[in-house]
Order: sequence, then structure tokens, then C-alpha cells
Amino acid sequence: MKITGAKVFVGGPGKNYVTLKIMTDQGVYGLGDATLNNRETLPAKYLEDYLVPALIGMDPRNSEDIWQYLYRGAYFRRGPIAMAAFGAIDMALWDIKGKLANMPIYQLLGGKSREGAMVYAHATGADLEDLMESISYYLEQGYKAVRVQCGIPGMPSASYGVSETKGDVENYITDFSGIRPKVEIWDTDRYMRYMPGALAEIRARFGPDLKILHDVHHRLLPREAAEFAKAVEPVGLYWLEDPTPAEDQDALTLLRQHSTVPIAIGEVFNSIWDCNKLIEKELIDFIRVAVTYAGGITPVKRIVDLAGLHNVRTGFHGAPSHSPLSMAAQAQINAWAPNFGIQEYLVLGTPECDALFPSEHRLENGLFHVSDAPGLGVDFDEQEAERYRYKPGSHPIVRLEDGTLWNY
Ligand code: CS2
Ligand code: MG
Repeated sequence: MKITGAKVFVGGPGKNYVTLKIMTDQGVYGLGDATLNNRETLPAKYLEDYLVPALIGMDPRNSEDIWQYLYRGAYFRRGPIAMAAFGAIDMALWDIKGKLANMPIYQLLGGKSREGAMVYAHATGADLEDLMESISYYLEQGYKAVRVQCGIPGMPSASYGVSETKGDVENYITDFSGIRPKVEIWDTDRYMRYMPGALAEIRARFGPDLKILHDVHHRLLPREAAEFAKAVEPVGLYWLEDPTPAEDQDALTLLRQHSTVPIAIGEVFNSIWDCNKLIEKELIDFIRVAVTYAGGITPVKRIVDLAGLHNVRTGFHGAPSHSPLSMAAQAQINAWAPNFGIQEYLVLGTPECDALFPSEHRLENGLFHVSDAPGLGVDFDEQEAERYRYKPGSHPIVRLEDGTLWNY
């Protein structure tokens, strides 16, 4: 069996999805997602200029050897751009493998460990009152878990993950349009003084059953993260996410000495080497890698297995930057993984998105049910794709009040 060609598509409804389609001499094709938020054209170029030409003639069933070829063959290893490109190829090869076996990928991994995988939504509000309304909205939608982010009184601009507009409480997604990044101003002291109380009010309002997640988004120093984690311990969070930039894999040792709050880290990682110490030293409770950014199903399965040895559960990234293809790849792993925890899920199911990526995956009562169709269980409508083109976009950047560049 041979790969005969591949196409790369950039664009989608409201997002610059990067979709790879690999064709074979047996008519079976595979699909993969190479969407790297904020830098979408780069994995697309990497695929078109370097990787697609090299794939022609290879046997698509040899997904492990092809992954090693991509990773070791690059010489300069890792990095989000390369790993997103590898991730799309690996997803597409697993899609082909499942279609050849006439099985959904989760069967090839070891079958189902659960019927539905719990997901969490993004509740958000310009202030705490709006956030409470947003949480109620998602509870009415059947979610059992919500990430909560709200504006901080006195903060010079909207803090992470919240709208500046009062009342914007349903399906809010950060606006990344425009290539010149918006500048947001951050004040750690105001955040540290306000947020623990806000989280306690949410717990008091919604009771003990609500699974409450909160994303610090890399903004605290290790000592501040330890102080914050200690302050929020009584709230009983499901997890505290990215409390401090985790390239410093030892930074969490201090936090762990001061708090038992569950820690979730990993969305910015792109290889097992970015997180192996965090896992082996059990400094985290959830690993949040994304199948696209971390190089595909092949390497992410290794990370899941390493995490399982150390009682670390999965909590894959699922921001709107991920297309239904990578969400499907993660859903396949979520169905199988014995150490599954939770899946982040932002509303993808718009009519335009469903038209571009038809599938039978379904979300019901806060649980994601993976399709039993062979492979990833998602298709791609090339004609529909003709409607979309790349639109330049960029994250905001963050500065402290004195102008110091900080962590977005
Ligand atoms: C966030 C991400 O979903 C999350 O947990 O941290 O949405 C993040 O802000 C974006 O992926 C950045 O591109
Ligand atoms: Mg996050």
C-alpha cells in the first residue's frame, strides 16, 4: 500500500483550521489537524514544502516508522510548528489504519473503558455576577463541569478568558482577529486578592457537586502560585490550571508543599520531554497535552501511558483552535484511556462546522460519545472548504502596569 499524495487546506468557519488529507493507492484517505493557534500558516507550509513530498510512496500502515522518520529526520527536534505538522500526519495515518481495519481508532488502542467522556465548558463573565449567570447557562445545557474565569475589579483590562462586555456569558470565545496583538494589562496583586473569594462564592452558590476548574494561564510566579493554591484549597476545585509557566518543571515542588489543590498543566507542551518530570515526580494531577500540538496519537499515547504509571489523569486541551479532527482524535483516546480525567470542549457544533467536518460524534448531558465509524469518525467536505480562506489573527499580548511584557 502506498501514499500517493496529500492536500493541505487552511481556513474554516471563524477559525483558521489547517486540515491535511492524505490519499493512498487503495482509495482510502486519512484526515489530520495541524491547526497551531496564532501561527496557522507555518505547520501548513512545513507540510507542503517538506513533509508531503517525502511521504509519497511510503506505506501509510507504518505509522510508527513514519513518526520516527519525521521526528528524528528533522534533526532540530520538537517545537510546536513541527509537532503540529507531524500531528496531522500521524492522525491521518491512524484514520487510514482504522478505515482499513473497519474499526474506530479506540478499538485499535484497546477498546472502550467508558461510554461517554466527561467534558467541561468555559463559563465566563466580565464580572462575578455575569460569571454566575454563565455557569447557570452551562448547567442548563447539561454540563457537570465548568471552567470559570471572570473580570477582576480594578484590573486595567479584561483578564484572561473574559469578555469586556457585560452580558457576554454564552459560548464566549476570545477574539484573535487582526494580526496586531491587542495589549492587555495584568496586575497580579489584584488577581491574588480577588479571585480566591470569587471562587469561594461560586462554590457557595452552586454547592459541592459542581466541578469547578480555573485557568491561571501561566501568570503567577512559583511562590505566588503556591500562595494562591493554598488560598483556594478550601474551594475544592476540580483543577487549577497552568498556575505558573511550566517550562520550569521543578517550579511546582513548592506549590505541592503548600496545597493539595489538583494541578493541570500541558496545553503548551509538544513532547513527552516537556512533561516527563512533572509526571514522574507527580507534581501534576492532570496532563493537558493536545494531540495536534504534541505530535499526534502515537506520541500522546506514550504520554498517557507514562501518566497512568504515576496516577496522573488526562485532561486534554480543547480550545476552539482545535478542529473537529483533533477533537475526534482526542475523543478516541478518551474512550480508551484507563486514566481518563476530563476533556475541554468549546462549542464546535455550529452548522458551518458540521458541514465542513461531518461526523456522528455527539455531546449529550455533559458527556462526549465517540462515533463508532471507522478511523477518526469525522469526514471533510472539500467543496465546503472552498468557502474559507486564511484570515490573519493573533493572540493578545500581556504587559504589567509598568510595561513589562508578561505571560499571555
Ligand atoms: C486556554 C487556551 O483553553 C484553555 O485552557 O488556555 O484556550 C489558550 O488560551 C489558547 O489555546 C491559546 O491559543
Ligand atoms: Mg489553559
